[in-house]
Amino acid sequence: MKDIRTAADLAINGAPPAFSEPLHVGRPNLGDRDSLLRYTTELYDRRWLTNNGPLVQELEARISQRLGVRHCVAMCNGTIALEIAIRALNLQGEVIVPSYTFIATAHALHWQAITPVFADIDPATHNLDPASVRKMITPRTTGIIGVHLWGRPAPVAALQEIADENGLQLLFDAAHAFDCAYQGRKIGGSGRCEVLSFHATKVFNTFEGGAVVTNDDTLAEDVRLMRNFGFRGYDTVVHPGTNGKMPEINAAMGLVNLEAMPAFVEANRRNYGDYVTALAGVRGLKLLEYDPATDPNYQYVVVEVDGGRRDAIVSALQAENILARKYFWPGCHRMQPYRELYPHAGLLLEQTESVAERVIVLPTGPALPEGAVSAIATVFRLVGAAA
Ligand code: T4K
Repeated sequence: MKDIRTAADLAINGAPPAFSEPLHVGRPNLGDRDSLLRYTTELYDRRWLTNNGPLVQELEARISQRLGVRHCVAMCNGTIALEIAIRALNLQGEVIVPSYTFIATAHALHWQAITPVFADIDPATHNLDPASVRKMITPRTTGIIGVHLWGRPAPVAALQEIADENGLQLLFDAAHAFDCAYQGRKIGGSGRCEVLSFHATKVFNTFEGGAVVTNDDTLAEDVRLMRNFGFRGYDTVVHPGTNGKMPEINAAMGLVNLEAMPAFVEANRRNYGDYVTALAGVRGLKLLEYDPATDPNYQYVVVEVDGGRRDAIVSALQAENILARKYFWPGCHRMQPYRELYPHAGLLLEQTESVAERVIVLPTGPALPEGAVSAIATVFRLVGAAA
């Protein structure tokens, strides 16, 4: 690794990059290779590859036990899991969501001819602001999707109160929040259901994958049927369904990675602590905090920089092969088709617009090489000082 000490050492000024290989946000966490190979051999011998196979069932049982929920229905990815949950809850008309989230949260609604109505966030938490949610309710509203952004719990109780008062369904996009907790309980049991993502870039991955978790027996049954085209038994279709099934090889990866979860989270926690130390005192920079009482998985290291310097810092980091990201800029309401459909949405999303302009997400995870955190801190100091 190149030692960065002065502005002249910055790759953006013509020096070679600090790292010869790119450092990613979302580098996959990988459990024990031999264990995955053993599962693979077994599933070969069994010749059972998908359609609710034994490994999927084992993974579901392990996750529902771990999260303390009655049901876990594993899916091929988090987006399909969201779509199925939305469908099973019979959401229609308008559904309130944050704009400051990954685009899949909004697309899962639009894809089913439901209007995502974007509410603003609390700039301190980056999660939905309940007061803004209230303002967005119309006679057409049927539901609210809260997102536990960065794995930090959304304001669950306040959102539930709004949902109850207005006869709305509440569900959560918990794509970032695997193994995190809300008020002493693992995330998974709030609202009508919660939706997990097990994408390769998540703290816990099954290559691609996701799940709907819920304590509602009827809803779980509907979601299960919808995952498999609506089939009950061989010949009877009782629901409109789709193909949301998780293959066995993905479940094998999940079982391997579940074993390694403590090591993944510990590496993230350690990196996060290193960032706290290395970035202390950097002018105009705020590192998003995690509350240890919420069992954070620390999978995102999120900083906010002021003064319009964000893009210059990201460019400087990327030149050093540190592939920092601007998640979730510019907000769903500024992406298609929403930008064209609701051109004035931004007027009601003051905090979303401002946070989206300031955030940088930094590389972390067990694969982060030695020296990365201090190189990142140096770039912040040099570029920040020059801006
Ligand atoms: N709701 C929320 C709140 C979400 O954040 C997401 C997904 C969803 C719903 C939907 O869940 P899924 O349907 O995805 O299960 C990534 C992920 O693809 C996406 O899953 C995730 N959120 C989102 C926050 O991030 P991109 O477009 O930024 O991914 P990409 O390809 O740029 O990869 C990120 C970095 O990771 C790159 O630097 C490359 C590196 N990488 C990636 C992969 C896939 C690797 O090193 N190895 C790999 O295998 O969306």
